[in-house]
Amino acid sequence: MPNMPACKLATKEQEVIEPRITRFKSNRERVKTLLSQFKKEDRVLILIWADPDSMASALAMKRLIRQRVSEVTIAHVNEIRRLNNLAMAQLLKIPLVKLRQVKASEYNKKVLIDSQPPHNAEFMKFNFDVVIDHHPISNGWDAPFIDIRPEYGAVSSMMTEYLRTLKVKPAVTLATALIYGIKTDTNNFEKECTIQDVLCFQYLFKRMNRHLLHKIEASTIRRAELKYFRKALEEVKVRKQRLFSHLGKVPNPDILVVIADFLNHVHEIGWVFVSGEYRDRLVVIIRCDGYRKDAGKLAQRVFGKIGFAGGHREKARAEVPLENINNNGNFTTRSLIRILEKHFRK
Ligand SMILES: [Mn+2]
Repeated sequence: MPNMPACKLATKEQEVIEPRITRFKSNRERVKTLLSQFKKEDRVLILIWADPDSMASALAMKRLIRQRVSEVTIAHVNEIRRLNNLAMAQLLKIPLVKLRQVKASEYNKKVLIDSQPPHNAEFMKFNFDVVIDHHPISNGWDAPFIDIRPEYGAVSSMMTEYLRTLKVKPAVTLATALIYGIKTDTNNFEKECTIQDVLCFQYLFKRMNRHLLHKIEASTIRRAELKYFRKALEEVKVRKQRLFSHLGKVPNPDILVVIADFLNHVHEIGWVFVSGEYRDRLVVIIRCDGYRKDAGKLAQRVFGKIGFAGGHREKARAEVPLENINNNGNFTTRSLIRILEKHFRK
C-alpha cells in the first residue's frame, strides 16, 4: 500500500470526476480490451510504488504486452529499502528503474499498477492509459482502461488471470514473483481475499521455485545489523513471562521489528517489548500471542497520549518523541520495564 499524501480533492463547486469503471462480461473480453489499448509503435511506461505485489504485477504486465509494443519500462516512485523487496528485485531479475532516471515524455503510453493516481503526488502528474488496481476506488481521475477489483487480495491474482486467459505460461521467475505478491498482500491468506486469489496461488505454485521464494522471504537482516542481536540478547530482562530489551540508538527501526519477531519465538514468553532510539524518537515494538491479549490496545493505553501508537492483537508499534519521556535523557531497558509494568498492574 503506497503512502498517501493529500491529493487534489474536488471542491463542492467542481464536479467530482468519477473513474468510469468498465464491467466486463468475461476475462476474455477484459484482456481483449486491455490489449486493444496498445499499438506496435507504442513506448510504454509502467509506474508503480514498488512493493512485492506491484513489482510482480508490473512484470506480468510487461510479459503480456512486450511483443505487442516497441518498448516497456517499469519505473518506481519510491526508494526500495525493505530487504525482502530488494532480494525479490535482485533474485527474480525484475528490470526496474527509478522514475527520476527516465524521461517520461519519451513514452506515449502510461500504465499504473497496484495504485490509483490520487495515491501519490508523482502519479497525479500523469494521464494514464491503463490503471489496474485492487484498492478501494478513488475519485478525481479517469483513464481509457480501468480494471479495479477491490475484492481481490492482490493485483498479482488479477494479472495471473490475464496471463491464463491469454494462455501465457509464466516463467519460473514471474510465477515466483506473483506468488510472493499474493502471499504478501494477503498476509499468507490471513487477510480478506477471494477464491480467485487461492486458485491463482494454486496455479502458480506448480510453476514457481520455492528455493527462490524462501530466500526472498528470509532476507530480513543486513550483515551490519547482526551486532544489534548481541546487544538485544545482552539487554534481555524477563518479568513474569514478559520480555524486555532496549537497544539504544538504531540506524533503522526495521531491525527492532526483526529482533522482536525473533524473541517472540521464546517458549513461555507471553509478551515481547523491544525498543530503540531513532531520530529523536523512542520506537517500541510489541509482540504477543494475541490470546486474551491485545498488543494494539496496550500500545494505545501506554503511548497513545504521548505519541503515535497502533496495531492489532498480536503486533503493535509505538513512536514517541524522546522529549515526551521523562527519563533525564538516558533511556534503558529498566525505563522500558517501568513504563509498561504500571499498565500491567491495573
Ligand atoms: Mn497490492
